[in-house]
Amino acid sequence: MPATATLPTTTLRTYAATDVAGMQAGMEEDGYVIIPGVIDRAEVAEVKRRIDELRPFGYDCFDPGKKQVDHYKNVFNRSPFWLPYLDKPGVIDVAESVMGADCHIIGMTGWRSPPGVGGWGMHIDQQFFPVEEELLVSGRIKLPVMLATAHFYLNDMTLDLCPTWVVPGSHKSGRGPGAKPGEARYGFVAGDERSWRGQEAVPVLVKAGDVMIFRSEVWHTGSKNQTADQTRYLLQVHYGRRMMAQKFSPYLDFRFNHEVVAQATARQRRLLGGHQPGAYD
Ligand SMILES: O=C(O)CCC(=O)C(=O)O
Repeated sequence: MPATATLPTTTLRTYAATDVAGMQAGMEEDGYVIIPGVIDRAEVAEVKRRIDELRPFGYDCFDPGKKQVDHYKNVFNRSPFWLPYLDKPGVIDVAESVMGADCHIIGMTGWRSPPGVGGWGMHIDQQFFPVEEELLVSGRIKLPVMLATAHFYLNDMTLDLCPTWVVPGSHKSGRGPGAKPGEARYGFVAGDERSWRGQEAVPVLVKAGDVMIFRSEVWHTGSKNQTADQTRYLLQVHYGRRMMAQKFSPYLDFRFNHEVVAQATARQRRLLGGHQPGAYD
């Protein structure tokens, strides 16, 4: 990500974990919400320590040469330690409010971004179908949130420590960055556009322990770690509506860790996929 000479001025709105109605409106308006202080400093240190203890498995990316991001998938399945990150107060409340009381996780990813690496490019994680922006901006059509990711930031974020960048409100473009209006590009879409309707991308400069949860259609990107000696740590929890497929790689060889399931609460079991029977069951 280019180091910007001037920082975009949009102040990122934050919400108290108890302000569920406010967060629901924020997800609709901006496409993301930020909840400060979801975990405290001691917990942040412990989560980082636990990420350092992870060992690669299945589809994980792990680079001892430190020329890439370490990316551990399905962290929830490694140990019961991770269970509370399925339903942290505030985060789970906004997830359930926009994706339903039967939503579940589709993944949980631990990241380590060392100096010199990172920088993806603006993208959306998923557009289910392109929509004309006028329909979304006017509110005549409201696309339900199907997928959303919570970022647990584990560092005090600075401009050079590879912050996430987000274009507030861009989910209402009805398309991914770089796609032409009405163009039939859906799924994961990436492109060079970094602003929409005059709104520039803004860096998510939050504190360690803060969480941003964002819907899959909002334009966002990671960036390059330009520090000399700091590693960014990040925990992602990916949520989806009940009918969204869990991304539990390595798929045919995935097995639930019984120790994790045995220690899960009823809500956590549902979030892991233990649903009441419904359509197609
Ligand atoms: O690294 C980041 O902050 C953003 C991650 C991201 O863009 C993604 O997982 O889709």
